[in-house]
Amino acid sequence: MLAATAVARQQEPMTVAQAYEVQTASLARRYARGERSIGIKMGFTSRAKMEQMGLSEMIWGKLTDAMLVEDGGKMPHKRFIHPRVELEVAFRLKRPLAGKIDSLTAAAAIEAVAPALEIIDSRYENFKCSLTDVIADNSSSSSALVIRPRASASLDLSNLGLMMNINGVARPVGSTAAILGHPLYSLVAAARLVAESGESLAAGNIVMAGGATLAEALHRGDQLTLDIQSLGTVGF
Ligand code: OOG
Ligand code: MG
Repeated sequence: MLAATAVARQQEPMTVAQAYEVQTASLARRYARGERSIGIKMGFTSRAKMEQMGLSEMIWGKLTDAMLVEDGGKMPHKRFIHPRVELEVAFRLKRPLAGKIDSLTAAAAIEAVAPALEIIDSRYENFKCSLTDVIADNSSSSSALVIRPRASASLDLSNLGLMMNINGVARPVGSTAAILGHPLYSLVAAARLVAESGESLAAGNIVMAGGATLAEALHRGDQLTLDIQSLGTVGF
């Protein structure tokens, strides 16, 4: 039986600022239930993702500890509606960041970087939504996150090959260059966008840089690993 079901998209138009207010209010309910903030996820930082969803502005959403699945762990399929998996790079920060920063400042704030998988799962029927709908839905809400625990400290991330293995079949799927030309620019954008909502990134936060390729439908029982050149493998 499905534990979660899709809803029709919003009818009332709202501004981007109002959509982030809805996101903040819905996350406040999760914090009240005891979930802890662990950082943020960026969305639409690659052309493949923008084209797949027909949206071209970068967005962000909030991550909590309840979303984390351990590397090699089991997917919580019960809470999914129509999950899709994304191949990502995750940063952990050692310094706070907010506002307009350059890429050198962003690089200096990184404590570690690791391959990561994000399971997105829109609350809207057929994953169809406007920009403000998706923002209000916590940017398709990281229904699960798998981050390789052994992370690297510093590495040139500009063009590392991505290899995906799904149910035993491996194929090369692109490069970290697909993320805004360099995943570091996603961190630069994250600092700017959170500041526009009056927030900031804290030391210890995780920042997911955004999917490098199109999101793929995930089925119950799928086994998937992502291997990023020089960064290592993560999977479930
Ligand atoms: C929004 C989430 C986008 C990414 O990595 O680009 C995202 C969606 O596609 O429904 O997480
Ligand atoms: Mg994502």
